[in-house]
Amino acid sequence: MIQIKKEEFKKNITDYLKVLYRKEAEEATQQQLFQAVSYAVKDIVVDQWMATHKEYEKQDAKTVYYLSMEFLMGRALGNMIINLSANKVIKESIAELGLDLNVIEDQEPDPALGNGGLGRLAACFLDSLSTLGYPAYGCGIRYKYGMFKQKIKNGFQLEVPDDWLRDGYPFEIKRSEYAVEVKFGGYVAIRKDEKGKDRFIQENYQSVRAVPYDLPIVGYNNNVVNTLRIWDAEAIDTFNLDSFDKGDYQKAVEQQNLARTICEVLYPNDNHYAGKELRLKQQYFFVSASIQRAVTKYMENHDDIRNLYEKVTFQLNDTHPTVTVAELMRILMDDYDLEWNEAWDITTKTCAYTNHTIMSEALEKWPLELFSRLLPRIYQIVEEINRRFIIEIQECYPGNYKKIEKMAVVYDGQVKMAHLAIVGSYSVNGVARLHTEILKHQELKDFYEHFPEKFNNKTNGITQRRFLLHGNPLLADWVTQKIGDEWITNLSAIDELSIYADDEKCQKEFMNIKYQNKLRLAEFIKEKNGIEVNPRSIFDVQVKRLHEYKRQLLNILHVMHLYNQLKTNPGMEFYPRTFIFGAKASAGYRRAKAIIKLITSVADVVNNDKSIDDKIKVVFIEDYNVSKAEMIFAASDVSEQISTASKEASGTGNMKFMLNGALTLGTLDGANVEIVEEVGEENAFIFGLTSDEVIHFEQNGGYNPKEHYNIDHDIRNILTQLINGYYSPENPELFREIYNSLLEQNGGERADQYFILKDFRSYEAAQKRVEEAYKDSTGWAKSAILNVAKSGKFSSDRTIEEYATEIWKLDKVKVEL
Ligand code: 26Q
Repeated sequence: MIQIKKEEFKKNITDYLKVLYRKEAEEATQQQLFQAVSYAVKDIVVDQWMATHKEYEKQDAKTVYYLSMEFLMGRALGNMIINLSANKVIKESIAELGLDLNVIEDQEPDPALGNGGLGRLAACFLDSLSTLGYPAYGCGIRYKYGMFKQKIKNGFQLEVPDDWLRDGYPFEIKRSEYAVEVKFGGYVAIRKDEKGKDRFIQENYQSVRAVPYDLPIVGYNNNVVNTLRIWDAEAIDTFNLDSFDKGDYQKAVEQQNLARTICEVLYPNDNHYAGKELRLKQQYFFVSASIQRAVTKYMENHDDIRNLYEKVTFQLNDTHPTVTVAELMRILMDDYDLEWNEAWDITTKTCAYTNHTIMSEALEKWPLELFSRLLPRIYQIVEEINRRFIIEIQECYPGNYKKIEKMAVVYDGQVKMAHLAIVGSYSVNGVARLHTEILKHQELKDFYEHFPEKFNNKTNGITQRRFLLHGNPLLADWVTQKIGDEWITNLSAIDELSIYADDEKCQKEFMNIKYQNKLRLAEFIKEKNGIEVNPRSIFDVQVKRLHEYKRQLLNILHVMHLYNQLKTNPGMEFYPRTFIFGAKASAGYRRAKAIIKLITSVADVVNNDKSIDDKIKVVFIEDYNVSKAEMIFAASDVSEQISTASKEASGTGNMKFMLNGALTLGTLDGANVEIVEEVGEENAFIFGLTSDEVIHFEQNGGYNPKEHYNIDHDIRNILTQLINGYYSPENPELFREIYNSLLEQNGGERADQYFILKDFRSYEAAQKRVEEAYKDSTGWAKSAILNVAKSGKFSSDRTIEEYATEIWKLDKVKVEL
């Protein structure tokens, strides 16, 4: 463990204030204080960072490159302080300077270079890789603007740019010495080299300079610091702009524009593919830069490129970085002179692919015209991969052309990125047991039959260091006081809490901590929303991206139903409930935005209706992000995980709630299945169609929601309220589209394609069970404690241990200072 000397640390802070801003602590702004404290912390981190890389070189350790378009890191300062296990010293030093660490932490912009689950998973994985001592790089894009900030105006979502770099980000280091060139467009010519050998040369291209910025990823209390390397694009050749007479003036301007646009903004789509040219440019940009650099680095210490796979592995986070397969082939053949077969052998021993979704609208398919125009050499290679793969399929299934139709990499004028990823990888994994089974037996059935050895499951996980130790200090301290602090690096040890689940004193303590956290959230809600919520009410929470398959609509329709019941029957038994939502909708997703408006409209009516005695409150938390998430999980009683079964590949929010002692109200979807398996069905509330039932309905044309509408008076009632202006008197048509989506088929889309009405009564019954269970506060406390105790499996440390041993074959490295 490192020793931090208070006096030195304090002096560092004041020195940085001087150097950066020529100020004393008393005159500095909070932002300046944040910067100075961050630099002082970075000082400590950098020593470990250098020591780590020395050690990696000395041991010539195999390294995983985790390639991802998204890293949803959340704030770094607080997390670094925790992982340096320097919380106490640093807090005290800062207090001695008359400052408050919490206020300073709050100044950090939340680096949001990701949308949701996939990006946050990448961030948790990096934390675990460092904590376990595995050599790793995260490779991504330094978007100038990350995930937009959400403002709610008149109940509607507005998107505001996230200018996270405005004041400078103190933890990044620009590494210009590792810049590389990335080429787009032009054409491929075959030219003879000096030795008379044919070479494929990309000509008349446009290019940019990819410049890496490194961010430290600090392991917990082990001196290991890995690197998140995010690439920025710079113009290659600016001085050409001065010479008007040169024919390449036009080109120089174009190249400048290209460099300016590539890293401008993160696409805010979650689980939805948009076939935008700029998106493909982003993909190739960061992949080419990352792979070029990885290969160069490897060759600095090795002499035979053919053994690359012994020291390097590329993990593809979904299909977004799949051009890796072709880019590596290009480098091996064009730069290192390998023949196709040799290059292919190395590539397919180096790349591995993780699938995160079975939603068909998320599948990446690039039109050939676009793909070949933008990446002419890569396209040639993809064509050749496809040609050879089709021959292979033909040999396996002679005359079975359906197989080609279903499996080809290039088909129907499109490049199918998932197929390319599977063919080019040695491992294909899903992210929860159920998800992997669906991949093997439904979505990717043909590929599983052809390459059974490639398929495996790696159930997702989350880092307990951010989502318990940092996000819920009261509970973290309580756990440590009961069972010691082993759980921080070995979450399965948290099972030792089980023996306290029946202990009355512990139950009281637990419920009191939950209450304190609910108070903290209630204050936040009061401040931001102006809504008074009862901290003794059940905090029932659904926070995640807004998507129809996640069924926020089911939740709010049920709230409307409860409200109707309370109105008709004011004296009914009802335990006070606070329904909390947080969700961003993709900017172009109309129906998702309408659902946000519905939630905020219901909130306006219900929260202001004196006649229901504050029994229901509905809160929409604006701009849900990682730092808010930490506070929200800590304060939750009920975790809403209600996706249409089979649609949510895993979910990871579900695990964060569980770790914080919330009970799952959910379908048997994604990792919910495994959560219930760990904690026991009696400690969760499960409802709804199973994935088999959903898939069966889907294969038989769906179901008829009108039946429910016709026979079920309550359902008819709430649906009618969508179109009679009950919640939108100013515009009764506002929710017509939602209404139609539930009852009418629309083009290729089935009526109620997410089975909301079908599952409604089952959901209502589960909600009733929640209420009954909560009234028994000992029973609830017991279940909640057991949820914490049984969350051990869902640490990303467990997940990464599985990736490292079963897929990547990495060795752990120890770093001494
Ligand atoms: C694709 C093409 C063009 C533009 C955007 C995209 C795009 C971007 C993000 C497609 C998908 C995503 C994000 C997917 C995602 O977050 N999936 C989630 O991954 C989690 C981690 O494995 C799972 O827990 C969730 O179940 C899954 O929905």
